[in-house]
Amino acid sequence: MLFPRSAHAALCGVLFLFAAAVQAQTAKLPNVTILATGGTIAGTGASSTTTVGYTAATVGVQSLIAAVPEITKVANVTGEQVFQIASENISDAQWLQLANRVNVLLAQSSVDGIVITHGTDTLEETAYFLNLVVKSKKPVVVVGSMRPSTALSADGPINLYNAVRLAGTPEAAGRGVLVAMNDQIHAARDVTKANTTTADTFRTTELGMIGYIQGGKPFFYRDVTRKHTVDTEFDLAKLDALPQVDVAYAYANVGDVAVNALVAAGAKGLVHAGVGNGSLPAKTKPALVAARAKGVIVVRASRVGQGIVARNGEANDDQLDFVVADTLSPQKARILLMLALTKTTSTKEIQRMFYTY
Ligand code: DAS
Repeated sequence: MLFPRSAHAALCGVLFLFAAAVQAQTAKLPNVTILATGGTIAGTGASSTTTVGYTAATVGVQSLIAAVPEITKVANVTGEQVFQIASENISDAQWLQLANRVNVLLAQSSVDGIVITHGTDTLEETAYFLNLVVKSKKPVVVVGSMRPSTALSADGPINLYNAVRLAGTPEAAGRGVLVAMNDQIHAARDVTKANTTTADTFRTTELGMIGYIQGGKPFFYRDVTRKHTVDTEFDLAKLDALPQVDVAYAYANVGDVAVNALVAAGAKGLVHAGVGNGSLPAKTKPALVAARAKGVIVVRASRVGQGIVARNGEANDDQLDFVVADTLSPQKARILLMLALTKTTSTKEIQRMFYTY
């Protein structure tokens, strides 16, 4: 028996209405691109109780997305595998590749926000680098996990879901690059990995996180004061490499071997991770003075982790022609100095940058 025309017409009508409803619903959802780079969030272990000694960077972006079907209900998600590494191995070239891809995508009106899945070891560094070179106000959210995807209570799926929600939230725009982990929202400039293995490892100890994600909804309580993204003076378009900047760590009885070796290896900038308020040990200081005399830019930072390194406090920076890192950690001071050196070698200008970003 042929299908009666009237029933056929009714069925077509229902299908059309359903398709229209899906299209309307999809049209309302934000378009979020997930750029995957590796890390523990893409890691796998031998068993569900393997939370250390697993292999990072083994799961591809489509599998990460498939493992959290809930994200397709809150955003139109697309995924790209930019690279697949454990983040302790990330290179300057990969930073430039990632940042350029972010800028290309965010320039497209069809992209509302970006999530970057990343290893946690250098997550804060990549986030701060992007904070200085991304040229869009749209949300960029960097996310990782502390347990591999195969572990009991893996934190990756909920972290990824929260990051997609945050990247799709208009209120997240204009706040600089964000780090979303463990239901918390941190600003890229001030967050750091504070524990080797626990899920609450990302902290902004004294300056404070900027918000929470509760039930998938972001809540903001403070904003950042330093310039970022569209308000920075750094431009990737003219960069195909980054200047070599290294960090020399201070400790009891330290000498000048590391400083001299780094200068000999071609460092254009040196960040001294001093003890206390950026103090310069007597056996290290002559090597830093000699480095400066060779044109190397010297930045006094501190290994302490919190607080301001005071200019002309523990050393006469005016007389030595050194720069101070303000509150930036040594690893983040290195990033700002790398970008500063793409613009100038004036210590006056570089010091201004450290008080601006
Ligand atoms: N090796 C670590 C990294 O890729 C794993 C992780 O914590 O993401 O940063």
